[in-house]
Amino acid sequence: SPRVFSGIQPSGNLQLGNYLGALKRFADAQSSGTPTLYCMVDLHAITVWQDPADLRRATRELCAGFIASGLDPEKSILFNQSQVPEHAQLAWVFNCVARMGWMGRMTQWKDKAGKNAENASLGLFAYPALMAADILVYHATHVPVGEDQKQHLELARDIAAKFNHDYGADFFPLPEPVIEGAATRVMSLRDGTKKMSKSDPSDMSRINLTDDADAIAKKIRKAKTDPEPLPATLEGLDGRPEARNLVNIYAGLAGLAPADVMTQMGGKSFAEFKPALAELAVDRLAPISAEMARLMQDPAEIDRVLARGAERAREIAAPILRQTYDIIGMVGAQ
Ligand code: AQP
Repeated sequence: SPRVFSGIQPSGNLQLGNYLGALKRFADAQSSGTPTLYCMVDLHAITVWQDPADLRRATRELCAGFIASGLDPEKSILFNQSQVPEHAQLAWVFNCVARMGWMGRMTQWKDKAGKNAENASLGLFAYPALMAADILVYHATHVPVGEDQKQHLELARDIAAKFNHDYGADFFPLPEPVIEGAATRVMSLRDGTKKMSKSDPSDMSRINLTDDADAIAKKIRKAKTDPEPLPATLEGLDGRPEARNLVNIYAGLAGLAPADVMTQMGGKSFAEFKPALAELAVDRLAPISAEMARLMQDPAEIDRVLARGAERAREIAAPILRQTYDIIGMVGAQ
């Protein structure tokens, strides 16, 4: 039966890409009636060093971001990864199923470890096996993510298939990525060829969900563009990555198809388009940022939400882990 799972790392401020590529779509999935689980993946966050106080704060702030984006802890299971030990337990099994060569081909590993792979953590290399465990420990079938996670999802399918094959068991479903909408890949405001990211050193490159109206307007005003006005059709955006990015952001925020944005905005200069985009962004994001700030005033309540979510998540994960152990021959798993 269908089940939706996705996660976000508590590794810094939530940014617009996380909102349009993930959170907003998580809220859409919640209203589809399919059971949904959404996870603050703190075990993933520590694959690069995190200051402990910052990690604690970012985890609570992420939970506040989920709720402020429309996720209801009564409808969706909202929880923190480290509070459900079955993730790490299944990840170990998957470390033994996945092959070194598969992991070495992951572009995120190559990007993040760069030329200094000798000094990257073993956890950063094994990251996709933990991500596969996050999904498969719930037998989740659908995973809403941004474009950048597509390769990791393919790896999760490979791990599930190899496990099923190696143990002659039709046990893990092959999870489907759900990558749809106008803004599955929001790019940096400073460089239209680089994805918007919470860990980009330049704060001007992204819109944070905690930015106030002035900051949002300023970042959009200063966003890199070219001197031409907007074209009348989508094809006219070819070779203009910055213009395309702003159009996609507009479409994502307005809930329009990019082609409809061109119909409305084609021919306008950036001096006209940017203020309209800024107004739309403030209109959509200011209520989320205000609600996050309100929720953060009561961290104990956030912790209660996470504890309750973890309890509900474990009710699903524990029997699936037990069956996995049984399939692979571990004594005491029956
Ligand atoms: N720029 C983006 N456009 C669309 N979707 C995005 N996502 C992230 N950036 C964009 C989606 O957000 C979800 C959570 O991502 P994550 O925090 O687990 O990891 P990430 O993809 O590595 O996000 P960041 O912001 O780039 O974090 P850092 O800088 O810490 O690595 C995923 O569904 C992702 O696709």
